[in-house]
Amino acid sequence: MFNSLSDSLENTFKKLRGHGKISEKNISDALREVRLSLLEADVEFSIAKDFINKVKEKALGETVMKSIKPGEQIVKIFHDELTELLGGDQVPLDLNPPARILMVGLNGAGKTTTSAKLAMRLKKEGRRPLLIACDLYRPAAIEQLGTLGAQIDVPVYKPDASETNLVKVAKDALKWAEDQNGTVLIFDTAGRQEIDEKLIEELKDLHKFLDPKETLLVADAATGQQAVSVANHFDEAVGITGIVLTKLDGDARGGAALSMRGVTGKPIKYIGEGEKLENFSEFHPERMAGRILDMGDVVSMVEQVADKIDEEKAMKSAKRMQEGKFDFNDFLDQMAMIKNLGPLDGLLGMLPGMKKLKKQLPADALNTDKFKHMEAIVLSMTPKERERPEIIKGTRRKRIAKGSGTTIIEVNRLLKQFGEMRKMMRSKGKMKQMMKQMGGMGDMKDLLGGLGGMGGGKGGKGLPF
Ligand SMILES: Nc1nc2c(ncn2[C@@H]2O[C@H](COP(=O)(O)OP(=O)(O)OP(=O)(O)O)[C@@H](O)[C@H]2O)c(=O)[nH]1
Ligand SMILES: [Mg+2]
Repeated sequence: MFNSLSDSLENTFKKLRGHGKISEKNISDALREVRLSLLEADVEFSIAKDFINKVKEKALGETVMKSIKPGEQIVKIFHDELTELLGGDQVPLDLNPPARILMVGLNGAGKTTTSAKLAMRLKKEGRRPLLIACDLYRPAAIEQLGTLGAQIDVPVYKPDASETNLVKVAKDALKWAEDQNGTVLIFDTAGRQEIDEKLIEELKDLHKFLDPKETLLVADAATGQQAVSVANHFDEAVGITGIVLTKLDGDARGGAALSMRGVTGKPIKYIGEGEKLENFSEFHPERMAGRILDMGDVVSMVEQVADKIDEEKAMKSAKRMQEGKFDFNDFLDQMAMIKNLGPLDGLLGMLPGMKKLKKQLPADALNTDKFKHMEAIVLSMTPKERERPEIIKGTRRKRIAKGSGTTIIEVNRLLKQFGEMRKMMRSKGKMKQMMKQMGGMGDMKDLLGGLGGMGGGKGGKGLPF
């Protein structure tokens, strides 16, 4: 997402930074290029034009023109204006009782998945969500929601497959919900191939009956401008209160995300970034602007990581690292945590400058599969060897390679890099430097060099994971 737009913005900023002083012509030329890349990213024409005009007005203001670092000022202007374009502030759900959320959208947009994602999230926040299957069209739809509900331990209302009256289903569901002790009801509805009159009529009836506080349009970001016009159609039909943009993990060009708020006037409330139920987050305009400008979204990253890290264990190994006691047992613990985090690719994409950096990494640097080899090697060691890797000499290395189904070269490499890492941890100066890197996210390249190195890539020193 946003890759080519980010690249083009980065180029523009680089050019502007190259000038000591900036002229009106420099700015106009640069903005012309940005306008083109916005259009290429499938941003709606008038939205792109407005955006450029706003940026231009500010950029031609005195502060920028007289500044000694005009490039930096312009980045800030872009950040502010992108934030504004994306909606300004985050808009929370209205969950006042009776909290009812109606999910609507085109076929395959991700309504059912998103219903479950939202339920999981609300549950984490301490609420008691209930899922209600109101898709009477696709035979497997009710079961799909049932399966997802079971995964997250959220009760699901499953109407009889022969039922055809949606309002009756909703009525029965409300009765069922009374005994379920739930606090938020999420209604998953049937998809529409396109705006189909009959289905829209049914949806209107359901909406009228439920009078939901929230009607969320689930829209597939990959469909670009179409997603925006779909939002307008649904809004006219039932009145939507917010948008969930799904499939932002794909190669969508970002136009839907950037035009949605401006064209429909409705806030994007959540985004889906993967098929898994945890690939779901609140939409924060400012964070997204940071991501587009490759300034990173460390806040979201920390939130995602925090959920999955065993804090106690992490603290324990950090302490052992500081004391220079870190061994292969700690290493195994950390491996388990990393695996739990899911694809590193998406996660690291939230770090500042990562979009650029990723291109320089060896192709498999972010592939967690290769950790399996390392893990297999460590698991083939005896407990004593894990504690004191220095005792692992020739024949032991051979045995470990055989036991783990790897090669002696891989075993040697792992041991060598582990040794180097321990040495580095023991030298206090380096330790401080490392902490600084981790805290300030300063030079991620060193830190990631290790990632490449461990997999047999061409990375250098640094942390091996
Ligand atoms: N990559 C990716 N896939 C997603 C995302 N959200 C949903 N999907 C996938 O999109 C497909 C359709 O999702 P559903 O939730 O069944 O969509 P729906 O809108 O309920 O579809 P219908 O009920 O048939 O209209 C599934 O394969 C999901 O796993 C997302 O954020 N990213
Ligand atoms: Mg569905």
